[in-house]
Formats: sequence, C-alpha cells, structure tokens
Amino acid sequence: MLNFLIFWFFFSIFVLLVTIFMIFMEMYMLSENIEKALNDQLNREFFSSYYYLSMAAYFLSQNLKGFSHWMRIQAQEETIHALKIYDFIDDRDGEIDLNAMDTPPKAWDTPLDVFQDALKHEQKISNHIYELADLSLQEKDHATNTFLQWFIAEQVEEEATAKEMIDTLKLIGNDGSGLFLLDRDLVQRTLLASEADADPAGDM
Ligand code: OFO
Repeated sequence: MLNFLIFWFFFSIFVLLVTIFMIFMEMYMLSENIEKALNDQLNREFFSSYYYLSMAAYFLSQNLKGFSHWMRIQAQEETIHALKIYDFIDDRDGEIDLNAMDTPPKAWDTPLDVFQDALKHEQKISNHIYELADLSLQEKDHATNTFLQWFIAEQVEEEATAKEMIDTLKLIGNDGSGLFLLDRDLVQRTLLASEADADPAGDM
C-alpha cells in the first residue's frame, strides 16, 4: 500500500509538471494562425525589398543615380524588416516559410509615378501590419503584439517619407534642373541607425 501511495505521489507530480510545461509551451509558441500571418508578412517584406530594387534599377536606366541609391537603401531596410520577422518566428519556435517572389514592375513613366506606386505599396503593407496586430490581440498573443508595435511606428514613417517625395516631385514638375539637384541630394541617404539596430545580426 505504501509503495502504491509513493508511486501515486510521484506520478501526480510528474503529470502536474508535464501539464505546466505544456501550458508554458502553448503560451510561448506561435499559434498556427499567427505563424502563417507572420510568414506572409515576412514574404511581403522580402517582396518590398525586391520591388524597391526594381525601382532602383529603373532609376539607373534613367541615369538618376541619386534616386537609384535612395531606392537601394530602401530595399536594404526592407530586407532588415524581413529578417526581423524571420528571427522573431524562430525565437518563438515557429517554422520559417519562404515563398517564391512575384515579378516586380519594371518600368514607370516618371519619378513621380515611381513614388506614387511606392506610397500605394506602403499603404497596403500598413494595412497588412494592422490586420496582423488585430489577429495577435484576438489570439491574446501579447509577445507578437508588442513585437509588431515597432512595425506600426515604422509604417507611419514609410508613408510619410513617400508622401514627402511625392510633394517635392510635384513642386519640381518638369524642371530638369530641380530634378538634377534632388538627384544630387538623394545620393546622401544612409541606412538609419534605427534600422541598422533592427538588424538582429548587425550585418546590413
Ligand atoms: Fe517594411 O516597410 Fe516598407 O514595405
């Protein structure tokens, strides 16, 4: 009888520990929905990088090296955003799922058209981030929600920057010397420290 009670005591402790562990893992690990939504966003960020690289190539073809440089930095920022999500999925024991990229557009009529497309793209990305944040709240995944706050703030900046470029290009209009001077300014863009800090491996 004593043996049975001892066995029962240790068995109950074992079951309790396993249950606590399972509850902890469930809280720590990503749900299937969140994991998929994060992977979708990860792929969108990589596509954004591809999209801006295509814009950089267009500007090179127009001999606007400053604009091209600006877009190349933008593409680097997007890669950093993607890697940030990549590492977060891994930190939460999720599975990273990379997909094939769509072909980005290649040609635009004017620099203004390029930035108007960039703004539309960023607005779409903002909506996806908001949907993802909504989902994390629905699922009470506070770690993911906190993680997404950085992206929410970043999107405000991304949209504001695109709008600023649109306003400047509208002011310049058909003035070739204005475009020349802006091109000369844009060559000075560097990767922001806040973006570089967001690069987990610090190698961008
Ligand atoms: Fe990642 O901010 Fe643009 O897309």
